[in-house]
Amino acid sequence: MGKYHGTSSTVLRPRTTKEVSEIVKYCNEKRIGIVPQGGNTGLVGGSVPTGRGELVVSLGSMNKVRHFDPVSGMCTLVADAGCVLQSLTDYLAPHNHIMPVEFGAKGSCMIGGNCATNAGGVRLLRYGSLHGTVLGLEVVLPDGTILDQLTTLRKDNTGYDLKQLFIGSEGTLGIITGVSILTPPAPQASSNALLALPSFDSVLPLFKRAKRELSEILSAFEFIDRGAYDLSVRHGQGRGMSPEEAGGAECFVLIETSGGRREHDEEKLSDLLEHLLSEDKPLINTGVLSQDATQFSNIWSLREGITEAVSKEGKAYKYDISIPLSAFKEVVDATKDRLREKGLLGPHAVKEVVGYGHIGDGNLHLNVVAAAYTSEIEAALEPFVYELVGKYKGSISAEHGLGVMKAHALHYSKNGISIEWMRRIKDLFDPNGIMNPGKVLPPASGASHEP
Ligand code: FAD
Ligand code: 2HG
Ligand code: ZN
Repeated sequence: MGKYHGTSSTVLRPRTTKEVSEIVKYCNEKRIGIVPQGGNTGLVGGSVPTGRGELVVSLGSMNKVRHFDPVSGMCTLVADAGCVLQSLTDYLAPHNHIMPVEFGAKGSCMIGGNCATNAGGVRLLRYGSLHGTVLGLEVVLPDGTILDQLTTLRKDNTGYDLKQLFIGSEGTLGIITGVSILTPPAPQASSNALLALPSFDSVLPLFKRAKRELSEILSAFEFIDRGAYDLSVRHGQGRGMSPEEAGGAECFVLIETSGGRREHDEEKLSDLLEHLLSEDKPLINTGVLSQDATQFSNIWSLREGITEAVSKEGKAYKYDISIPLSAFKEVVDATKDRLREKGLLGPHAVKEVVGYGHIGDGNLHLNVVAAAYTSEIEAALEPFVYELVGKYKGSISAEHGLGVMKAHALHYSKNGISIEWMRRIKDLFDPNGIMNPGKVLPPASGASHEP
């Protein structure tokens, strides 16, 4: 994003959990702040030092698969935190298994970073969140103690489930060094289709139809508004449909199916398309069904490449929000209106306001693409967007976390008592405040332990 810049005199690249433990113990004794870093792909500045003299602990040299048992039926992978997500997907492919999480940053992000951010992505609709698929974690606590909860048990109700605290804690409670995760069997067949919709009003009825007609084989349902689609095409991120086919569409939907029998699944998807097109008031203008593996990945690249296209276009203000599906367009339009009122829409200020995201999870990515980051644009957007989300009782961070960008806005999504208990948990684990200072929690009034 080029939005967050940090300085640090030191980057450490430990190779073992023991080395991580020794580093953390030393830092705790000396009150030195630590910024854990995975693939550095996070979108809220969580992995960037904030100028408090922190050192960076990069997990990239801890990149071994520790264990995979393809025969027992448990299908659990145990890996070092620094394994790149794509490399785990590649490791599993010959065994006919997949990772339960997938998204555009897969070539750089690491499984430890995925757990630390509780990353969502495009498979959440099918496989659920990491809170469900992660079976165990190994974590170095802020005093250097190694918490070994690297179980592969599917069921374990022996008291508090401590690992859940670290999933989504963004490096503020400890450093994740190992992950044990469920790896579902690879679907026998996957297909996808890109549908062009005449208006946003068709999205919800289409989602209902897709759930009803595709039922168990529906594996993704992604939304792309016109602006996001055009940006992605303009910057060469995959291919969808011809300009003529895309012509009058207000927005687009990507549907993916994954199931056990190719013919049956493809028939279901093409039947759905046929039904949709033959109705009196069709919900779609047209649709392109992928015919082969190349088309399948081209359609996905068009969706997964939006983030990169946005970065090529300009500087992005990113809002990653949970709101009712019916409000997706309203929020994008209200943001545009707001910027127009402030005289900030135009090639030298805000070039584009686009919306896309995971319809199946009620998660909209609102990206405001500007020629440059300016305090004027920021003041027009914040707290405006957060108040809008508050109005819908939504979440100001559906899947990217809070990092440094949204810590101050936590109160729009969590009440005072919740924040107080989050603070107590932080203090309990990290009384010296060395773990990723300045992230997730807003500064407490009269905060006592900045390292
Ligand atoms: P980093 O960016 O290095 O770190 C992220 C945070 O986790 C930081 O706070 C860091 O301190 C902490 N951290 C990292 N590793 C550890 C560790 N081992 N122990 C403790 N703390 C640690 N997110 C989604 O949820 N869904 C998406 O669909 C999605 N798509 C994306 C697409 C693109 C193109 C990009 C660039 C990002 C996308 N993201 C998405 C953001 C996502 O959160 C991150 O990509 C990813 O999960 C972070 O992993 P990382 O290894 O890069 O972590
Ligand atoms: C996605 O779904 C990611 O593509 C990134 O979560 C969203 O860049 C963004 O705002
Ligand atoms: Zn996303």
